[in-house]
Amino acid sequence: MSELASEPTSACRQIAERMVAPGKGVLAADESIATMSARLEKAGVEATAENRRRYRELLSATPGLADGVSGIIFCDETLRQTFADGTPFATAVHALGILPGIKVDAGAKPLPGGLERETITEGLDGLPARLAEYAGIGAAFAKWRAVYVISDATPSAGAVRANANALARYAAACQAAGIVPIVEPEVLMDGTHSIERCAEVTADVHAAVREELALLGVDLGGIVLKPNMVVEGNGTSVPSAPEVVAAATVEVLRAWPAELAGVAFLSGGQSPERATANLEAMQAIATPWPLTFSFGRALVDPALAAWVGKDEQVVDGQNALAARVAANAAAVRRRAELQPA
Ligand code: 5MM
Repeated sequence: MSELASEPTSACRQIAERMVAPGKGVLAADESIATMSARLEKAGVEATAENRRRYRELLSATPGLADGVSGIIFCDETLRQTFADGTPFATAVHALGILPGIKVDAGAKPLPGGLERETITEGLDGLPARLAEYAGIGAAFAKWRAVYVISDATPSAGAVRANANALARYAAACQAAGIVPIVEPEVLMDGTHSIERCAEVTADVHAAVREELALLGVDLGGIVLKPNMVVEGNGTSVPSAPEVVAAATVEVLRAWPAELAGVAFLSGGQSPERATANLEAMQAIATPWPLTFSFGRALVDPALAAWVGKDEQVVDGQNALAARVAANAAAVRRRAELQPA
């Protein structure tokens, strides 16, 4: 590789290291307009661009957020909006000591040739040009989410391969642009499957992702993996204990080389408390890469419920977010205590 070609890779490694720095995680506030609108309406808040902006400003401007959050993932709409004082979101959070990120996928769409409910995540067309623009706006990292459904027949080999290929093409394009890719293969909790079945599927999905990343020369030291925790389906009655989830999750992750910059989990529909307990249990297990959070719902649901669109309750919303961030930051900080050097 030429010296010039290696520069973006080196920059990516530094950014990735900052994203998974000890005691910190990533806040996923990148709901698409449709998802965010539905969540606002459910909370009794009118789904307007201005209310989506107000909500994202509430989250981003939470006092002390940078103590536990290294980066915030935004969607395209937010990255083009400003704080009430006119400061663009990317500039505002940079000033607060937080890296701005951007969700660049165009969503999970029905997969032609796939089985029932299987999807392929779209958004590769024109991606290098969009990444260059996002870098110009200030984005330091990006995110792409692939979705896999567990049933007796799924995920199919075709869905696993197609999504792995798309994740790798996205990741390679990001690194070429000097942007750190968050690589998010999400095996959904939906269903009545066992934790063992989730482990098996997650391992298969990760193996395909690793293969495709390697084929396109993606530097694992310059990516952050955002996987699901290995848990039983949400249609089963007894949740596995945190120690069981932790052991099953880390066992699957062991196939990733030590070179990987870090792992930042999605919460996937777990309650905020359960996601934190599982994350904390993982800190007792020695791994070559940091294990932290990149939660969406498990961080922001309490904040939205406390705010409900009212100016006079912004502080309540921020306090609710700060409490979840503090709990998760404390969970990941236990690594130093549970695994003394
Ligand atoms: C915040 O939600 C993200 C975007 O979802 P849509 O594009 O479907 O609206 C989502 O990718 C999120 O970042 C991850 O699923 C992690 O969030 P959770 O809530 O699972 O921790």
